[in-house]
Amino acid sequence: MSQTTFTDVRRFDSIDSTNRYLLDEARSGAPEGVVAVADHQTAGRGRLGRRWEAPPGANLLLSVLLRPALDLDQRHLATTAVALAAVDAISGMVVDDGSGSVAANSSGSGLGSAVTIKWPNDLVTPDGRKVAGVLAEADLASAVPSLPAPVVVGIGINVNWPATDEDLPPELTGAAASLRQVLGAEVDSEALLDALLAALGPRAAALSSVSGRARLAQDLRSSCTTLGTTVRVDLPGESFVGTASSVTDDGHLVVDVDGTFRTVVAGDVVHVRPGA
Ligand code: BT5
Repeated sequence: MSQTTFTDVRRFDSIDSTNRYLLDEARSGAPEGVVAVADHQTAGRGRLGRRWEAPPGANLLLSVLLRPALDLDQRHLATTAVALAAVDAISGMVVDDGSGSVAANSSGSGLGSAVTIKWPNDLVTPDGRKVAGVLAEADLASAVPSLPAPVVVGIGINVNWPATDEDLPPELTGAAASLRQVLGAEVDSEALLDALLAALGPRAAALSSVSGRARLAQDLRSSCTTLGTTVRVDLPGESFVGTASSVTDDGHLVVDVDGTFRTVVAGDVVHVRPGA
């Protein structure tokens, strides 16, 4: 199967949003594989009109343009592919005890359990703090007839910010953390970016085949700490609590609500701790 290489990397000192930039590029017919990386975003976006916060120069802020052969209801797997590529890259990082710095190295001893996926779009520490968020956006109106429809997937990874919890604004205190905090040393962002883009080649290619999608869903199940936990699912106009019981082959979350299985395609999921 042919694989896209993510080597057309466009860098910005400052931009409103790397997702916005690539959605515009997609409208003009840009191919799969274009990457936008920013030192700073003035209007970094999360889902549902939320903001993504990061001070200049400390973290990875990037988006990739994908044109996978996916049905509409399989779109969540684009988020999954990028989240798994980030987990792959982070898992390959090795701590250099001598210098106190951390390098990304796919042959190194893994730090695989340092970061896991919280469905639908977060990478979290073992104590549930958010280290990264993924935002997939599609603009069906912009489809260029000769090309598969675009999906732009952005990821913000807290690499070296916050250095300590005191760096965080009050609304993120206790809810956000950085790789630097998890690993106990400064992290080489460029090496992490290289590792992520290398991991993305096979992850993105997997989106366009039945067996590839099944593998993505299986790897999501293995990396997803949401499974088996009690969750509250917040949908527009409705909330319910249940046990996250499985992930479908399309990447959707199945929640057992008193014996009735509900499939959640998109929505906010809160991990409910016992007694919370
Ligand atoms: C996300 O949304 O987590 C998706 C974030 C995607 C950001 C990337 S950066 C590159 C690309 N270009 C863009 O414009 N966006 C993408 P959501 O699940 O809605 O979470 C947003 C919420 O996360 C906010 O409302 C805050 O509560 C929290 N948050 C904001 N900044 C954070 C940070 N640096 N670390 C942890 N949590 C943060």
